[in-house]
Amino acid sequence: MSMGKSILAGDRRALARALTLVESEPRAADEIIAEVYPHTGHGIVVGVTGAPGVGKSTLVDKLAGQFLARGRKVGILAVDPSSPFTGGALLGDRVRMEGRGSEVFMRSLASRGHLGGLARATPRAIQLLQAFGKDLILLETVGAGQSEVDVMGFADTTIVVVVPGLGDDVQAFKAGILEIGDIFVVNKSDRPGADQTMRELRQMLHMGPARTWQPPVLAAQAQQDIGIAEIADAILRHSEVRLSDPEQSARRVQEAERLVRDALADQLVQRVVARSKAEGNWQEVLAAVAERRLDPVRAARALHAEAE
Ligand SMILES: Nc1nc2c(ncn2[C@@H]2O[C@H](COP(=O)(O)OP(=O)(O)OP(=O)(O)O)[C@@H](O)[C@H]2O)c(=O)[nH]1
Ligand SMILES: [Mg+2]
Repeated sequence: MSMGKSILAGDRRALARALTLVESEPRAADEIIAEVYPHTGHGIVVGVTGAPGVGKSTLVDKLAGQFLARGRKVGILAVDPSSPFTGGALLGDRVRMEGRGSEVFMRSLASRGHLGGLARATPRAIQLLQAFGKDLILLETVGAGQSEVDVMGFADTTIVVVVPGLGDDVQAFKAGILEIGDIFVVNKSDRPGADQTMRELRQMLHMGPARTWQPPVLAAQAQQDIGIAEIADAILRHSEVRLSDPEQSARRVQEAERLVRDALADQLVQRVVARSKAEGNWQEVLAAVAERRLDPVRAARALHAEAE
């Protein structure tokens, strides 16, 4: 049986191997993705983001339990744009999730040094999990800044987690976090200042343009399993609103455009570089650019023209 078919049939080991390929050898995964793609795109992808240590993994773990109890098939992806390899914290997460047995599939994705690698690997990892049958995928991102915003672009619903006393998070808000949040969670609300943080957040959110979906600000104590059902309810409400939104199909097309553009860029680079190497002038062009005899843009233009 092909690997794609095995995944569609629910073979965990095939899924695990395909995820490794997607992460480390993208081209080798092309055929698998082609095979499973018609069976993807359903369910809900929930992004969970926020500054280090705010309790994202704890929340994801509890949300996974909550959705399992509601009969959903749950998959978890922990994406780390800041790390070239899977860090200790994520491994810790994996151990924690093992308590849930084989019901929840958990996987960490790291950037492995590829520039933009995660932007390509994340949607494919989501597709593999959906093909495997998962209909609720929780996507945790660690780190802050543009890469995090990019990864959250693949989520249907984005949860921004903060802790009492916004402090450092104001920095993150500047990076566009406020705009991407569909649900805000003030976690560790057992700590002082939670009410004030919730008020501040609501104020910031009301300063923005009026939207059909007004992002709720919810209190939680993930570690104590408090406030989790309300967050799950908000996710399902947001999903309903999203699906009834007339712009939904336009958003799907936008997402498709992003995927096709990425694949196209990849294929073009591949073809032009292969051609130049075959003709034997690749190293020459690189040397010319390194020695400032040629600028990168003109180098690319010349290589491209040659490959036409
Ligand atoms: N007091 C309190 N601590 C919590 C709560 N939720 C989580 N924590 C603790 O906060 C610490 C960090 O939790 P994680 O879930 O690992 O946080 P994270 O955001 O995933 O961290 P990174 O992935 O490293 O960015 C852990 O020690 C948790 O037990 C809570 O509601 N209250
Ligand atoms: Mg974490």
